[in-house]
Amino acid sequence: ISNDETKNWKGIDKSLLPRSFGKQLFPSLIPSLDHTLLFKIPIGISNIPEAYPKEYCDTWDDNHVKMPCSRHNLFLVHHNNKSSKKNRWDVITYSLLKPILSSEELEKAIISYNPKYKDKWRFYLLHSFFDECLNEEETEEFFNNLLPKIINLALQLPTLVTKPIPLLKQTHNHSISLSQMQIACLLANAFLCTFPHRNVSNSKSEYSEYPYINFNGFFQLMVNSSANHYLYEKLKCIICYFKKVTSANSVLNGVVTYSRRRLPSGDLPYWLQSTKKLTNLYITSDGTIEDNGDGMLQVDFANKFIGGGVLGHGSVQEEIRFLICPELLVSQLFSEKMLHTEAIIITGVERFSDYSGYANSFEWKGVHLDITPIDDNNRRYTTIVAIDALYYNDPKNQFKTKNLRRELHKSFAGFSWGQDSECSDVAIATGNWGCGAFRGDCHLKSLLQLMSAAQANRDVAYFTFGDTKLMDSIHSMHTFLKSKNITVGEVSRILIKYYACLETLPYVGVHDYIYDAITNKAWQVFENKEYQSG
Ligand code: AR6
Repeated sequence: ISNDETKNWKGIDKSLLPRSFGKQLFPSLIPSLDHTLLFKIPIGISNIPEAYPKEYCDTWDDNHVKMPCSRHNLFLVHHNNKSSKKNRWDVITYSLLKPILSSEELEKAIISYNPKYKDKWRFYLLHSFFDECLNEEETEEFFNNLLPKIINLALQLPTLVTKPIPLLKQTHNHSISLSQMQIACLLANAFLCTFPHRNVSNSKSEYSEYPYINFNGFFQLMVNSSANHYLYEKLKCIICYFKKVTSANSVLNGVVTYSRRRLPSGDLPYWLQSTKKLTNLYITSDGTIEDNGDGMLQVDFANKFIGGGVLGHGSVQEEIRFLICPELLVSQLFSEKMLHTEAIIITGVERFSDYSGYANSFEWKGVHLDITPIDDNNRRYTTIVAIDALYYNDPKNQFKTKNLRRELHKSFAGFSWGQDSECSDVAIATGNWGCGAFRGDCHLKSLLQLMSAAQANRDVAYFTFGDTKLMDSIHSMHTFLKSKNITVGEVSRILIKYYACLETLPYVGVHDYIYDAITNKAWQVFENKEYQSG
């Protein structure tokens, strides 16, 4: 057997793929109408970014995150048949500064400023984590040492996050840059469930179109069998993060940018007419997006509510990424549910944990030292592109024209990020997007991603997550399409035909269909009215 047949990668050599290292990351750190910076610029490389403006600026409206420390954050207290309004931040401060030495006391403190939930919340996960998972020494260490630091961090909110945080609303392109310290403070607040109006999510609630941010839902999960022990492992990742960010000798001087991008309707590609040719592909059955996609646009196989089930039962690709890089969680504070032609891009996050396993077998494996280089503005060369695939109950539906177009537009919304920047050619690190929990077909989804990467003029690093057969088949298809000089438009036309054939003919896999169609030149005569509009 030659080396070539046993190697676990195919296509172009990975070292030839363009990366972002040394380039100016997008968007640049310049405040504008589209970019809110919550710290002072310029920041020196060794300095910790300072909050900007100096004084806390209170805003309580529909366009900004409602802050726990706002003077408008009031709640009604009934006492001796009288009701009065109390400032919630005062109660938060008072309750959290009292000694908290057990999970019961922590629950009680959290309930004191969320009194509506007094008889509704029971923090099963939190209690059993300390009772069953950690030993006595570790539990003491948490309550005596770490928790006071988390609380201290949370209570610095009015001095650390002084500028109102805009909500990243649907259809609005906007970026928010925060310092790592500000992010840590916001996450400490989320952990302590202080964000107002963020505890329920029924269809009528104010933030029903936003992900969860307070940890109450997570703390309430139940670990009733060993199959659920991965929930403890999720909590360990969070604790690992807080240990690092509160440790006296860690320098938190980085910056992270959260951006929402919508494809302008005038820029939606006409897929059927696209004359783009496929770009380079590096494909491997080894490694992962986060370990091996350094310096590339790393795809988050997202939920339209970014973060998916990270504060619930989920522990697949997106959730794991959010657990090992908890700074991603802050996106849940302000990102409204994604629409079909939108993506969320997060630049500069640090990785804090290592892990093993997946889903139920997920395990925290200790501290990760992130050695990814940083740019002149202390932003790490790590860019995450969150795009949500569609969930398919019936696998046939993914081949419908409107769904093909939707997934092309969605991935293109992410892949075309920063097209006029120095990073416009940076490769995409992806894999079986939409093909796990969302039940898509790997052959189709890999092709759609190759097509939108080609449309965005970017090469692709594809991780098949251990599947060598899939690596071979995607590589062969890519080589075939390149050798025949096939355009993105031509592949689109063939895919549309495939759906019609699924309805009538005996089952043929999508790859076989494409090989056959191209060999017999069947696509050339095909036109589709619906697709002509995009
Ligand atoms: N690197 C490369 N490939 C991976 C990795 C990784 N780190 N992890 C998993 N895969 P899935 P979806 C492969 O199910 O179908 C979440 O709850 C592996 O082959 O996470 O788009 C979100 O919040 C896996 O089967 O993505 C959404 O609600 C495949 O990628 C929902 O799941 C798909 O991973 C999205 O589901």
